[in-house]
Amino acid sequence: MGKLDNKIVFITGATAGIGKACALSFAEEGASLILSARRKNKLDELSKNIKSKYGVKVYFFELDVTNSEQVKEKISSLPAEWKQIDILVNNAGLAKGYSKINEGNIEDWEAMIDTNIKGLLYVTRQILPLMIERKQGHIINLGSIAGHQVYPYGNVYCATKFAVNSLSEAIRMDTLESNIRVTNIAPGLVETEFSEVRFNGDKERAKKVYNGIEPLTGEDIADLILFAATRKSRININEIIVTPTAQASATQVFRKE
Ligand code: NDP
Ligand code: 8X3
Repeated sequence: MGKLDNKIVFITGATAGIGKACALSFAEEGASLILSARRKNKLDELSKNIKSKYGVKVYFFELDVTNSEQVKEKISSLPAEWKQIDILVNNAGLAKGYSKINEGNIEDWEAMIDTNIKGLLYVTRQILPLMIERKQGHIINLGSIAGHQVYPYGNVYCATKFAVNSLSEAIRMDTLESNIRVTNIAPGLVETEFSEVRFNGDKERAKKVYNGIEPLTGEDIADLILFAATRKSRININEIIVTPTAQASATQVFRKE
């Protein structure tokens, strides 16, 4: 018996990093999964792997969370048996660029704001009413330590994660009468595709972000998300702030030579 048998979990950004690790961890606990992201071939591959390894049901579709019409269309046309979503993991997100604000790239700002804030809102707006109707549900948002502490050159990315933190609090307040749980997950350095995306595919530069430390992994974060999702129904984990042992704050990291 899995801890999440008969539960439906919707994950955005399931093709890599934390989202993919969540898909695997939730499947191991017997959850039925709705997986979404932009890279359909990766979703297809992951879905096949999960079905054969864990024997759970998987429904997947291409979804760009920045496209509000697409989000509305895809979620409203979910088959009836997939509409009773128990857990939403708002994971899709990215950082783009690393520069002083006066030298910032406006397209990068828009990509971060559109994905990390507006995308999360679009998806939540479609799924939350379904949860409220059933008076049951758990929204898990991927914030960041960057949503608590700004770091140099992080400006707009940090601002988007401060917004996620605020939205987690706001959703908790606005759904208080509806038995909805809301958890904000705020990790420090996790080695995924995150830095490669931030540095436009520059693998060498991305690798340097984690030089001399043992960074967190997507699986570490999935493990904590699963923990929050499997508490007794009276327990709401408001937030988990987690860093590698070698990281004390957004700006202080101890690197071995
Ligand atoms: P990855 O780059 O490894 O994964 C990001 C995922 O988001 C991918 O599956 C990507 O899929 C998806 N994604 C990006 N843009 C969109 C979009 N417009 N629509 C739908 N899906 C999208 O990064 P992480 O796993 O590290 O990041 C996951 C979340 O965790 C993000 O919100 C990030 O800000 C947060 N986080 C990460 C930390 C880290 O150090 N890595 C620390 C703290 C928080 P696809 O390209 O197929 O669409
Ligand atoms: C990602 C963590 O510190 O690289 O949110 O911005 S950090």
